[in-house]
Amino acid sequence: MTENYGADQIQVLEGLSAVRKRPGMYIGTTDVSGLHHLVWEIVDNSIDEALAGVCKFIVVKIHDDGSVSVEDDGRGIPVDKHKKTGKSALETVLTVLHAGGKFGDGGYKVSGGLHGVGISVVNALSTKVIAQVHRDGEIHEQIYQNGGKDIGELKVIGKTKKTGTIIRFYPDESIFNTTVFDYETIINRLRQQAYLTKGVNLKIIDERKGKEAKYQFYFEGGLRSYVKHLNMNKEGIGVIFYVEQETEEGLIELALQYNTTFQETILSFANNIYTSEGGMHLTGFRSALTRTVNSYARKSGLIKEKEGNLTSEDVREGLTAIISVKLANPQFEGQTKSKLGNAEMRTAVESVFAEKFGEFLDENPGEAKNVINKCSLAARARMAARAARDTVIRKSAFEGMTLPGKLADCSSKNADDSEVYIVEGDSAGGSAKQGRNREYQAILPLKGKILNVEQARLDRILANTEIRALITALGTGIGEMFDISRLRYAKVIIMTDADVDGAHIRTLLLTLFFRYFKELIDKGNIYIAQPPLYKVTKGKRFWYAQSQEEMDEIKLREEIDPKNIQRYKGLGEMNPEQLWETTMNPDTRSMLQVTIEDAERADQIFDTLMGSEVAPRKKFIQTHAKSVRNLDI
Ligand code: 0RA
Repeated sequence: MTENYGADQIQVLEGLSAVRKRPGMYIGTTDVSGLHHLVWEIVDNSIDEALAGVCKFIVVKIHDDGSVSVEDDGRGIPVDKHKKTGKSALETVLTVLHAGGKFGDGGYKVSGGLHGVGISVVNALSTKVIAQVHRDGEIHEQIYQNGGKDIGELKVIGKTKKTGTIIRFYPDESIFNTTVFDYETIINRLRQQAYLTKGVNLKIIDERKGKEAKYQFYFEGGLRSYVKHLNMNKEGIGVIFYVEQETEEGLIELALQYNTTFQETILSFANNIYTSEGGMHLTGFRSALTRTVNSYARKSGLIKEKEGNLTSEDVREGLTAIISVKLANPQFEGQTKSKLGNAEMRTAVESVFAEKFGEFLDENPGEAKNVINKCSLAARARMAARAARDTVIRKSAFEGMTLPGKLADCSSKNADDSEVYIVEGDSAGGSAKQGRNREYQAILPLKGKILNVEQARLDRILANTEIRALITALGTGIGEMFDISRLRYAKVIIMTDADVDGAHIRTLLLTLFFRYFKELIDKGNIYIAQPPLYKVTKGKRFWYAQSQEEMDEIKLREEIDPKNIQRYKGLGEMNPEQLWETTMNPDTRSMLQVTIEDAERADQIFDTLMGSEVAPRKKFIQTHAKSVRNLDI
């Protein structure tokens, strides 16, 4: 199949095998998240076509044979051979690292972040790739195998009236920990991309036996629809502000709406890539927001002469905003390459937003008044809370570091190998204390439900005894005093009962961590213990099972009588040895590490579960009752 090796062919092979040797460098990880990066890589290219205005439909299909295909109705990757190299653009895109495709046509390239590495990476990490191109009236096909090592002939296999590209790939099982695609993960990504690229129709079809499903996204309103979606379970204030403007620095699109909660949700994107670390576009937006709101409030007499300005924090309370910029040469910086570095974008966003939002406030005085009143309220609450907060944060327990009485600390003082179990209730706490390895395992029992932080401001949160005990035990402080370097345990493990109450307490704790200790989640410090649900006994032998399926399997295999199956209702039903063996022994336990793949989704889930509106919470719990146990935020 492979033709004679020329110098650039050898280079291509070296490039692709470098990807196979160190996949992490190109797609982050080889777990389920890396696997999905292969899909994003292709979808991003199709989105590029949509951004260029030549593509309206994109279909992602999960096939029953382990492959995924992405089809678009763009121009189709060019298939004519380049005179010099003897290679088509198609082959170049599929075999040369970072070839991308759109060479200097002035359009915005989506692929630009850490993972915008090109379709060749998909090829390198697949056992087989089938590329089909509809172009110039013909259907062209080329098949690649064994990580791009074997390249088939480019053939014409039929006639067509359409244009577009279909890339179907089979991920290499020897590279990935798992090759099972997740419908939910793909749906969430497509939804996000659909909001960011208005007018494009994104469809997902799951064809796997027993999992058949499909969904379609199309948002005419773009970011407007996105804000509406994020504020779905909240009470919005006024209409949604929206601006889209082409500038010399690039395209700026922004939508926002205040709501009656205290939370701020601001998402920023550059070339459709989520910039979790923010950057210049976000900085420009924030400073323009503070300036514009203050100047309108003064001009309209809504804040008095002798009153101080609203702070940036005040004007962001209860704000949902999306900023999306598209620029020719995005610079991605920061720890995870997700911070936009282009300084010109700061001033561009600042001036566009200040002008348009100023006009918006002038034209909607009623709504403007509601917004300013809300911000003033935030300011007053901030000042009232400050005194209380200062004493709580600075003076009391946090500075003095008197550890809470009920914490059974470990003897090691080295945070790197210490862990703390946050346990529900005193009785389970007792078992955990007896069962633990006291050298490096600490136990902190919490009494009952902790305060729901979603519905309270920081001063009230800090007045809560259980939360204070937790903060003191962690050692990091909270709010502006938070300092991760003072974390006393590298692993913070939530251990609750496997019932509804346990799930609720776990969600309350996760909400607290998500809203006030997000860095701990980002750095991978938060875990969820996985105590068994069942004990299956046969004579002297026994097994533990973590799920009904696992239990059923053991039951069948070992021909177990139903009366020999014990369902654990709480941690308290296990004796200390059992708890150690099943849940706490690092050699045998399994734990879930809490990650935020999708901050927006987590925000929404917490909002739904913890916010003030009851109806959506009920609905969520009803529809997700079974999956709440493995709530993957
Ligand atoms: C190179 C050049 C052109 C388009 C593409 C690549 C392209 C790549 C992908 C990947 C998935 N779908 C795609 N669609 C197009 C420009 C083609 C032209 O100017 O006609």
